[in-house]
Amino acid sequence: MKTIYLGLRGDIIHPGIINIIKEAAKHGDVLIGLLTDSAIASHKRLPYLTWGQRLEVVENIKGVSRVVPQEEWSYIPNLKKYRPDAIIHGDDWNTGPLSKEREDVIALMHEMGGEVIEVPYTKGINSSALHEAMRSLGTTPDIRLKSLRRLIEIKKPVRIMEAHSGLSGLIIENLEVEKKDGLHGFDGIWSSSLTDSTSKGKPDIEAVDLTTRLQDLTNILECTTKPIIFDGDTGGKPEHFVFTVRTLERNGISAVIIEDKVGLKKNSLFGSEVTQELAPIPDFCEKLSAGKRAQVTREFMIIARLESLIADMPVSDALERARAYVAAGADGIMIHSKEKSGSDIQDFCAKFRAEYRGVPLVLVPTTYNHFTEKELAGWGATIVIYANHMLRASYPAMLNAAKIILERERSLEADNLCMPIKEILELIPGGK
Ligand code: SPV
Ligand code: MG
Repeated sequence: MKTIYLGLRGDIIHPGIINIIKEAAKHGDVLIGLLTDSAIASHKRLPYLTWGQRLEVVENIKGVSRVVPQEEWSYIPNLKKYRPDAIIHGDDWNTGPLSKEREDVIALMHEMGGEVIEVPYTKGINSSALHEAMRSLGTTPDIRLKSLRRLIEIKKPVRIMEAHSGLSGLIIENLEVEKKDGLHGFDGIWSSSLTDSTSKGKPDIEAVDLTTRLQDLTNILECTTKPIIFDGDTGGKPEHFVFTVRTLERNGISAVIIEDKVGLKKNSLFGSEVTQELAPIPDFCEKLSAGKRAQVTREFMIIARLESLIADMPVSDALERARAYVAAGADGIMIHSKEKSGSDIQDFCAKFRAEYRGVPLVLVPTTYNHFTEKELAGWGATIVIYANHMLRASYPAMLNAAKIILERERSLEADNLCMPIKEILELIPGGK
């Protein structure tokens, strides 16, 4: 009996896929290469179902003989490993981004004495269109909450961008840039206290209460599906923090980051004139533990943010705190600094990673922004947060347009700085 290879995402099963499996079964035993989460995430968004769930579905489809993981986006490594007699594919790969892969597959199968079977694409139905349709339906709090841990498992670093409104959330949700190594997009959203309060015309001093923060976050939740990390400031009193944790979980937020400051919290990036008192280690540990005990889901993450370097304390102080916070149950560590060179952060990362290989480490490279994500991952970063760039980018753009209108006493000259009316009407689905 011949073996026919079929690479599948298997997240949404539709008649087009069943048709290909039926066709494959006519030629021999159907061997499915089920793409792993990381293979998919290199080119598309994370699947809704885990690999194990997708396996359960796919191995029970009539006509499927065996399922193996496909660890790469490309079929080539698995074709070399399993040496099937044929590979089957929809004829949609004749053009578009998969056409180069098609050429490579044809060459390899030819070399191995195998065959490439192409079947006509089932009209009117395909996985990409269904994925788009599902995205427009949104996600569930449960799937969203769990997706951050799944991303941490498969991507280094996980790339997070700040959003402070539905509109900025939509950019993070939808923007993709095609690069040589695949499709690049943001993996998730940072709900920043700085940009949230600034967009409301308030200072970043924990002046916006949780209820108000959540009202705005609801707008982001409604039009996005990606995981959200919530900036929890100091977390307040432990008695209050436990309620915050549950409220965030209920809303499908994946993680909260709380910082070890006491007294009136000021934004960490202020100049050296602002001194901030650090929390006594046992007090902060108690808050972290209280939060961990209170959480309802297994996957929610409480990340401890070290402010030692912001408070001009040495790396050794940050390390001592990191050890205590991890022991108290923190699911990850964030370290912040306003030092431009990044040398203090790099020093901390090396020492922290020597002791803790697997504990997620979050960096916020606002001042040391000349380092690339790859370099930061090389230091040991698990997550990189661009903490304020959507808000900072929008303000000069608005200011400029407003200035031109004032100067010219009409809006014609500002028009090419603004999004066309047609585009803004079409930006939000359902507006027509
Ligand atoms: C925020 O975005 O609110 C943060 C990060 O806490 S920072 O502003 O850099 O302190
Ligand atoms: Mg903040």
